[in-house]
Amino acid sequence: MNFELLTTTENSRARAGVLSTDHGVIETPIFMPVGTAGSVKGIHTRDIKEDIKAQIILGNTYHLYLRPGIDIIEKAGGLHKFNGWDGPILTDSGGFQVFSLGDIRKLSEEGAKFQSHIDGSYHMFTPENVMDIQRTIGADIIMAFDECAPGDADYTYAKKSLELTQRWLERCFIQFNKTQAKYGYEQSLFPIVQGNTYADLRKLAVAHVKNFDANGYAIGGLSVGESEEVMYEMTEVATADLPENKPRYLMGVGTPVNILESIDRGIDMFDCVMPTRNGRNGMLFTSEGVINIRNKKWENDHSPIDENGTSFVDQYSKAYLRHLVISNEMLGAQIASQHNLAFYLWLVKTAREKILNGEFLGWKKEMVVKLKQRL
Ligand code: PRF
Repeated sequence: MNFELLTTTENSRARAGVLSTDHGVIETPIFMPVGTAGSVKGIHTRDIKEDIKAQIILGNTYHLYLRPGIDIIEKAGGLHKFNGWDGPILTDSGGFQVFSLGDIRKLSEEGAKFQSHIDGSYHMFTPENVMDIQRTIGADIIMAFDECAPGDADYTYAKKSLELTQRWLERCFIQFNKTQAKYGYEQSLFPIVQGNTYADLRKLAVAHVKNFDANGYAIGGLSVGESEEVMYEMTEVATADLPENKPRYLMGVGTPVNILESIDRGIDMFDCVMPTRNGRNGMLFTSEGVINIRNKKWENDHSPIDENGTSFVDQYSKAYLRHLVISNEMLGAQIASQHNLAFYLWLVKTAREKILNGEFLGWKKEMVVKLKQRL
């Protein structure tokens, strides 16, 4: 894997780059649609590629391990073969889902013992087996096993949690270096910077992850209940010290405004369930602001969902989409998700163009005002 930094920005940390993987090239800044259980909910891979124009998608170790199970993915020849997406894939380690979905039974030095949210069965994740599982799933980018402490954790807890994440990271790299990719293409392990809302812990976390010669670095433990101001401040603390020549991934963030503000602060990669999850509930993101398609005001509005939208679904009318969503028709959730993902990909692509031609800051300022509007 190789990252080429193309441009940096005056009076901003915004950057444009190219991340090359064995499954293709990723132009940064980039948004990565979330395919938790191996599918981006409701969207065919053909549309993810050709209509939404995604360049990399996510999968989750936690979900795929519990169902269908790693043996089945291995039999398929890895996740790319299993789900038919031949572009780059990143898997999260389970070090977040286990804390948010699973019923944690015991958190110890060894790892996390948890109960499945599906059938209540008992499992244990350790840095070692999470590396092995991600080797078998076969994503191009795999994540370290971390503890994502709650947003309101006190300093003592946050410090202890960070130190555990650091010891786990060392074990992750030992196991990762001991094992090999299974399917003939390269895998890269990204460490995760934790440290909650404490700037000094974040600085220590960055110094620690820099000991490992990784192909990229992630920032975790944000967007977990802290204010946006604090999230931006912690992002800035981290990007100030992370290596310039490696991509930075802000995990699980966020709204379109969060994404532009974080690009401004030096982030290159994003993922979030918001475009799909909120889409399923009838919330549409557009370049002119947010639409709640369930609102009665759209009942008889036969104009396109988004005049400026890049997806073919944007030509459906607001009245039709409202009808589908209100009636709980599957197609409503699909159209809304596809529109939102296409919008997120348009947003980061345009941000990249503006970075490359030196207009990012002015454009961002105007966009942030529009994106906050309710239509
Ligand atoms: N750790 C991991 N995955 C994550 C997070 C984290 O802290 C977050 C926090 N926003 C989202 N996804 N492993």
